[in-house]
Amino acid sequence: PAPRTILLTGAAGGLGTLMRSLLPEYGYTLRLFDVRPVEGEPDAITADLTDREALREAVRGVDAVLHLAGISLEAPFEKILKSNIEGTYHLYETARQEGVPRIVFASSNHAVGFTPAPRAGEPLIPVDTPRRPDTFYGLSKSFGEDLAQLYWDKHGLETVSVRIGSCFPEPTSVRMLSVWMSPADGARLFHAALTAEGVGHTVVHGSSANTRLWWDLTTARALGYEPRDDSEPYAGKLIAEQGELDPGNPAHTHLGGHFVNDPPLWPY
Ligand code: NAI
Ligand code: 15L
Repeated sequence: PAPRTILLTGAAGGLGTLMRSLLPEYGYTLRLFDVRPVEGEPDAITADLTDREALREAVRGVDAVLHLAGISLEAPFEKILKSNIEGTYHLYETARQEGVPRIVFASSNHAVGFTPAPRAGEPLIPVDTPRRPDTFYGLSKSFGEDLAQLYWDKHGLETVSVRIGSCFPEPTSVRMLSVWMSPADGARLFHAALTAEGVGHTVVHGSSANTRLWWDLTTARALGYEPRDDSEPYAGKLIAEQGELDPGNPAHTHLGGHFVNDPPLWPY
């Protein structure tokens, strides 16, 4: 049966807020979870991902989890360790104990951010490209994908790991033209990931049907995802403002953009 009640973690965040408005159209009832209060949602569960008892209450009885919670940019390792690595482990373990059959995991392009962007005429980046995290943040997404594989192989808990490109209302950089996913396409992809049959652990790239696309959408389309948007209408303005991508700048020639150049953040 199609999942109906979904636990949305990270419900107070940017993507969580977009999905709170878009996913109910697909017939879902959303249970909300975030460490920050969710504005206008008094029933949302306000708790940290490392709070096992709160998580247990949150996952009990849901048909699936859309796991968006976590630190969404580079941060000191200790913080990434707690929210993204330990937090995602606690979610999986609690979901397993409570018999939740599927998780859709918000992975990221930054799990493979050091992958060179394809040049003209080269094939798109395939979904089985080797992991090349560009940050501790990207490393935590790589961990999440491996955790998902373990919980599928060992426990039969299914996951679709969506390596999201950039999901914002509009692309804001020339690089983003190649990885942008419109919020409406994001909802289409999450819906496909929540409902496709027999996904085991499937990794997909999350983008719209961009003219300048860098990575391959075959596994996403195989779930039934049909993107309808393209970043190209934004290209003229962004290139006029920022210039074309510079082949001598690693932040312009790698999938992960500026994350490949950003220095690591240390705790002290
Ligand atoms: P965001 O930073 O706006 O939202 C993340 C939410 O997670 C926040 O509301 C935060 O309070 C919550 N959170 C953080 N640590 C938590 C913890 N320990 N326990 C409970 N809640 C916690 O990020 P955004 O843009 O909404 O991204 C959502 C997810 O998608 C993140 O996992 C991010 O890594 C991933 N992603 C997003 C992309 C995008 O383009 N927006 C691209 C690739 C991945
Ligand atoms: C991400 O993983 C981040 O969460 C998001 O804020 C953007 O930086 C996005 O990747 C991107 O690469 O544009």
